[in-house]
This record gives sequence, C-alpha cells and structure tokens, in this order.
Amino acid sequence: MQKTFNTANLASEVVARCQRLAQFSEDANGTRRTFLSPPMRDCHAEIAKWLKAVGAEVSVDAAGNLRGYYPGVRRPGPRLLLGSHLDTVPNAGAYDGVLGVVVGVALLEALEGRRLPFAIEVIGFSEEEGIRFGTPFIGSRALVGSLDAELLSCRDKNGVSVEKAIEEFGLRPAEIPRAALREDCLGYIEFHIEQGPVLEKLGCQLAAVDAIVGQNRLEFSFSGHANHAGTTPMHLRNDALAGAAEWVVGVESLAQHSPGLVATVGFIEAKPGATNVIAGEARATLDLRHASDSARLQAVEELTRAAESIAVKRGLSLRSRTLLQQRAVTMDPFLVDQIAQAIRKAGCKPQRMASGAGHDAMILAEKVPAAMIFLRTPGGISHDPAESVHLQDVASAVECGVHLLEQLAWSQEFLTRTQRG
Ligand code: HGY
Ligand code: MN
Ligand code: MN
Repeated sequence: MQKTFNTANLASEVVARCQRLAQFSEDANGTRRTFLSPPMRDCHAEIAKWLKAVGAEVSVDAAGNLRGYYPGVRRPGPRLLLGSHLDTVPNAGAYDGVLGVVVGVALLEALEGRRLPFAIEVIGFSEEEGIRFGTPFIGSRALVGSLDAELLSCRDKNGVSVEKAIEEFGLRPAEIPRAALREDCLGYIEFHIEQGPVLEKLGCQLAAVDAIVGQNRLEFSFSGHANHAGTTPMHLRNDALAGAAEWVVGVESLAQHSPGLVATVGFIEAKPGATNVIAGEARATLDLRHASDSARLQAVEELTRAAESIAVKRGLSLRSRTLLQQRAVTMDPFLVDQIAQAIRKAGCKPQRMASGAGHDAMILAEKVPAAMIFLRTPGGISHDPAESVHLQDVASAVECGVHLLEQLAWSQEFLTRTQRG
C-alpha cells in the first residue's frame, strides 16, 4: 500500500476521538453510556461524520448498531468487518470498545480512497457490557441472529424492555432480522485494549488474541427475615446479608485456590437496607471465567451448592438465575496468523494471548472467522477513568492494521473463504 498518510497523526486523532466520544455520557461526571441511551445518539452522529468523510455509507440497524459500509472494488462483493462496542460500564475509561471502532475508521482513512477486493464494514455495537439489562452482547447477537424474544423481553431497573428501548430510540424491532450478517462476510477483526497487566509485564505493545475465555454471569437472591437490629438475639436471626457475605468469602476462596479461575461478586444489594434492620433480602451477582468450559461449569456447580448449604444452615431461602452462559471461543487460526505477521511488520513482537475479558468477537465467531488485536493497557487499569493507551501503541496498531488489510487483500485463501454455516 503506497502510503502517504502519517501513522503518528492518525494515532493522535484516534486518541483525541476516543476522548471526545467519552464526553457523551448519561452522567455529568464520568463516562456512562448504556444501551440506546441518549448519549449513544450523539456518539453515532460523531462517528458518522468521520465515516461519511471517508466515503462510507452509514446506517443504524434495528439493534442500534452503527454500521459504516466502505465499498470494495466490486459491488456486490465480499466484506471484512472491523468494529467493537460503543457502550460502556459506569464511570468508564475512554478506550474500552470505542477504540476498536475509531481504529476501524482510521484504517479507512489510511486507504486514502483506495478500494480493496473486499468492502470494509466498520461496526459500533450498541451493547456489549450488559449494564442496562444485566445481559451482554445485545448488539452483536443481532448480527448472528440470536437477539431473540427472550432477550427482547429483558427489563432494566425501570421496567423498560429491550424491545421498548429499541422503539424509544426510534428503531423498529421487527427489522432486527435485517441486521443479521449475510453470506458475504469474510471475517471480523476487533482492535481492543487488553484491559489487564500481561502485555505491560511482557514489554509488548500488541498481541494477537487466540482465544477468549468462557464466562457465566448469575444472580443469587438470599431471603431470610427482616427484624429489629436491637431486640433480636443473634441465635434467632435469619440474616440474608450475613448469609450472602459468608458465600461471597467462599467465592473468593474457591477462585484463589483454583488455577485459571476468576470469580467476582461485583454487586450486592440488601433490603430493606437500613442500619437498624436485619436484612431480609440480599441479592448478589456472580461473574465466573475460565479458559476451560468444564472447569468453569464445575465452579458454577460448586458455588451454587455452597450457596444452598449456607441457606439451609441459616434458615434462608435461595433463588438463583443465569444471566449469561458463554462458552470459551477459539479465534480463527488463519486470521490470528495474519495478525501476528502484521504485528511483526509493524515492528512489534507478535505476542499471542487469551483474553480474560469477553468481547463481541466471541459472538461474531459463531458465524464468521473472528480474531482480535490487543493493545497494551498501562497499569493494567480498565473499567475506570484511569484507563489509558500509549500513543505509540496506537500508532503501531494502525500500522499493523494497514499491513493486515494489505495481506488480506492479496490472500487468495482469505478472498475465497465462505461464511460458516
Ligand atoms: O466484562 C467483560 O468481559 C467485558 O469488559 N465486557
Ligand atoms: Mn468492558
Ligand atoms: Mn470491551
């Protein structure tokens, strides 16, 4: 690719754009942008400007995904998908998800009007984190045809369903099937921050992600008897929060003693939630991840049994429900190799690693060959305003992306692939 663009300038623009998009938030202080909230519209409008400026056709599908289609030399023709998610966790950083969309735009800019043997579709997924409805991947599930009635009926804390949220955003749920991928997709590539300490410890800028660990997300509700904190003797209590707390310590202990397992209780709510009232209800979430599906499912089983025995011992009742069960996913070996080559051409060591975080790539992988490129995360900090990137790493990622597009444009193996059934 005869390049006249300046990678360093593109990288600076990528960082500036990520920081600009971080301002589109539901909160006055900090970044929070959940599924089809009003700031998501501002985010779409800003990215649409950048996409249109490079000649991409922009639309928003019925699941709220922003879609920027940059035609190839022939039309209709095959397409390569580049993207990531535009939603965030509460009090988020500026790069988780958004970076992958903005780097996709930068790679279109780096083409400088050139057309490749495949079209490029840059996608900003509407929801990956699972914050508003407790279940993630709403946007990417629409592309693989699994945004089903059950998911559409999930409700947020105000009782608004996914379906209603789509309508309130001005979209038509009946058109969700039109968001699905067609047979013309050659693959999906996602640039994303690592969100952990591994690359920094190894002194590596980039990595080719070869697998994404599986995860379960569940909710456990302990029910006991609310009562007076001052008059109820300790041996006559059915304290739901104390039961949940005992269980939480067990969750941490199991993960500390199980190699490769991470387990997190990120949310706990006690009711009625008053200082002088013994909690009658305690609701807690569980996030469990492991590269091995059998090890992960065994941990789910073990922690469910632990909750049950604590409940029996303390005279509590227990309900649990699964919010997400996502198997571990292997990335497409051909694309991983191509990425490793492109990382090397960008002058970086082609580190390979598994992702402990979930990503839209694991959903897309159900339908198309998918792979990811990780950028080093300074301090390993993510899901926090201190989340950052090194400008040089962004420049190397853009450089890697340019080489990758060039490699794929000349690869008969890639150009003759057909979509998985
Ligand atoms: O939680 C995760 O794995 C990612 O940040 N969505
Ligand atoms: Mn995230
Ligand atoms: Mn992410």
